[in-house]
Amino acid sequence: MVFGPPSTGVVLAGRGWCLQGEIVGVNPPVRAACTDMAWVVRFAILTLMPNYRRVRHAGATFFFTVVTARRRPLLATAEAVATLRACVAEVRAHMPFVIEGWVVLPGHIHAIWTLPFDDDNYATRWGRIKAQFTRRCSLPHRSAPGCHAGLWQPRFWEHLIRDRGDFATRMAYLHYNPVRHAHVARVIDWPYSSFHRCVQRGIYPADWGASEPRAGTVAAFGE
Ligand code: NI
Repeated sequence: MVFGPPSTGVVLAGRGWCLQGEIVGVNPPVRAACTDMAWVVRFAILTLMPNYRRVRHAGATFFFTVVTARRRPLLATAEAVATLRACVAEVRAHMPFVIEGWVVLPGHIHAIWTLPFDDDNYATRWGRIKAQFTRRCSLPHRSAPGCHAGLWQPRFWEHLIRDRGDFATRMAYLHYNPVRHAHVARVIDWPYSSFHRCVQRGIYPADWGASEPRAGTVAAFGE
């Protein structure tokens, strides 16, 4: 019942990250009021459901790592992150998807998306987000010859979430990432993360991440 429309996700809105109800599906997308409880139920089902595979038909869930060109810290400012948020919102308005988790680091992004039923076209979505960001941002080198399309590393790293354990592991990896990359000492201190809304909704305790969650090798996450 959760994986067809309606479903809920994390969207970028205003200051900080916001969980917002929405309906995603093959029929015209219809936005609903903010349904925090529905998101909590969704998270619980994603992590507790005994047979995750059977919901794959209703839209697969993917973990992504997207890196800036030469790992430059293009996303290090609040202004840059706000620009990225606007780009994501615009793309989602035309090509909906659920954001399960998201963290923006200075030189890369980790995200977990669930796509609508019968839709696996994440590549176009990421391509548009990257292009929108490049077009909108006012980074000094934007006007340099050949740099217009060069803010991002070509392509991106993706992984199909295979089961509930994989989902939980990758959500933990994503939210712990600012500490892993030594940007902050505590997970809660990093502002550009869906972690805060997860705390508000009781998914994680505020002091979560005192030790690094077991996640396997970095190669399994793209960064
Ligand atoms: Ni990372």
